[in-house]
Amino acid sequence: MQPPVDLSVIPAPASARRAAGPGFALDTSTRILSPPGSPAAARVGAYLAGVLRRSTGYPLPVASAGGEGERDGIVLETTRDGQLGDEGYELEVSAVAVTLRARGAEGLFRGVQTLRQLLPAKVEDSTVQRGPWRVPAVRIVDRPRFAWRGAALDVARHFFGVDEVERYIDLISLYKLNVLHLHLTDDQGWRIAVDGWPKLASHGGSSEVGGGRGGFYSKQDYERIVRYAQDRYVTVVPEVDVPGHVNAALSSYPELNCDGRAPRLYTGTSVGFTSLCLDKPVTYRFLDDVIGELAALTPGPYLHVGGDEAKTVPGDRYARFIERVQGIVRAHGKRAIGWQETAGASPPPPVVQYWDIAASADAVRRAAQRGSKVVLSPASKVYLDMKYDAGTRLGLEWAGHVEVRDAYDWDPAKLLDGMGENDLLGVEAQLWSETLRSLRDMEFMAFPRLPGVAEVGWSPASSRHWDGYRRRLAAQAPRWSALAVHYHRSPQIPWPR
Ligand code: TNX
Repeated sequence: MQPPVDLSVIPAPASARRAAGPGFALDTSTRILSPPGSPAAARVGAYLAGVLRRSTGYPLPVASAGGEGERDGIVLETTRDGQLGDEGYELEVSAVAVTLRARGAEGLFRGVQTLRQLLPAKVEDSTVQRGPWRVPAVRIVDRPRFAWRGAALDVARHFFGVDEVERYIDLISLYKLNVLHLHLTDDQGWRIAVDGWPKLASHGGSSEVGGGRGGFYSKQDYERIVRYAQDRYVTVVPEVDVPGHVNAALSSYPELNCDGRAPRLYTGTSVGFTSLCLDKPVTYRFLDDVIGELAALTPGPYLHVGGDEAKTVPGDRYARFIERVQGIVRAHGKRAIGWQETAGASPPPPVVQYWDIAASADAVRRAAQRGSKVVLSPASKVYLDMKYDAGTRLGLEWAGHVEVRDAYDWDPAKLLDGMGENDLLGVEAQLWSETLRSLRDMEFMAFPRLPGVAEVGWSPASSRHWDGYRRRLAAQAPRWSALAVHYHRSPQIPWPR
């Protein structure tokens, strides 16, 4: 069922109905009530208050709900309803209350994102605006289709600082994405401090595409990102890309090279020309140290080992290497995820990420038959670094042009023959940064395509239709203006003027 267009919520809820009555109006006396005994739910209440106070100017105190009768205002409740899962929620709006129910804080957080979108767009403004602040009378019951709804950010080709990453986390969480995949290392730069190998960051982090200064995250920086994401129920999945894409590491430590000679830093955009030296024991000490330190910084269960485009490594040796790396990840208590090239290892990683539309998906299918779960990132649909059309100033074109409709109008369960709903963990949108140098550039490529991928991952196929979607997307534009998001005015969308 298509949600009523005037609700304009993205991603479309699994079920949404208008209810009778005028809805709920926030005013100076509105309180936010959180369920007693749940500090995590109280934090969600405080987060909501933080969003609403800026634009409404109302005090919006957050209090713990007491006895009966205290059911007016914005009421957060926990419920045992197993149907909702961890991320599902129910939202009911009447004249006296906005009631949001979920199993726990995570579901409440997702529901809060819906509530934001039910309020007027100016609610996203950073300065006090005039009301009224009305929420339409609705009843929504919602939960995600897929568990993994990711956004990947390439901080290696161009470096992005903690503040910029936090801003991206804010924007992805508004659309209920729950994974931030950080591509931390590549030929052009190494972006995470590793105590045992300090030159990775100090030397390997000092370059980027085009010759800029680069940069890296100290452990404190990285912990800040992880905590900021956690507070928004986003899991950070760090990627150290091996055995290829490693020039920055090779340049930092001569001993990682088979000939013992360190190459110079690289600032171009070619791929596939570097590899770790697979014969040297030091390579595996290096991997154990790096993966160990990264695992210690990672509260989530996954660690991405890359594995793409290792074009100089023969297939059988590559497979043995991927098997060995998986063992290292396991030894540090994490589950490995690898790009689709890793699917041929035996066993394949627990999670395989599909991206290369030109390559055969046979190995991915076989991996799924052996129990791997698949994250779909088909380049022709969700590579947000592809140009929208021939006139787009930024971006690449190797997977074609990706317009807003391309990113939205596809069904994950129908993408690959023989791979259905149960083989899939979810979907992920990629933002590679060869051509992106600033937050402004990132936003321009992510918006408006990213919300479409978020809806592909969250909403049931039956709630999704391009025609309604393009109108709901158009209605997001004033929100982006209020949030100062730089977006592309695709001709496919009936933007308000
Ligand atoms: C392919 S996707 C790559 C990246 C590039 C990207 C550019 C993948 C696993 N590898 O190294 O940045 O294309 O679109």
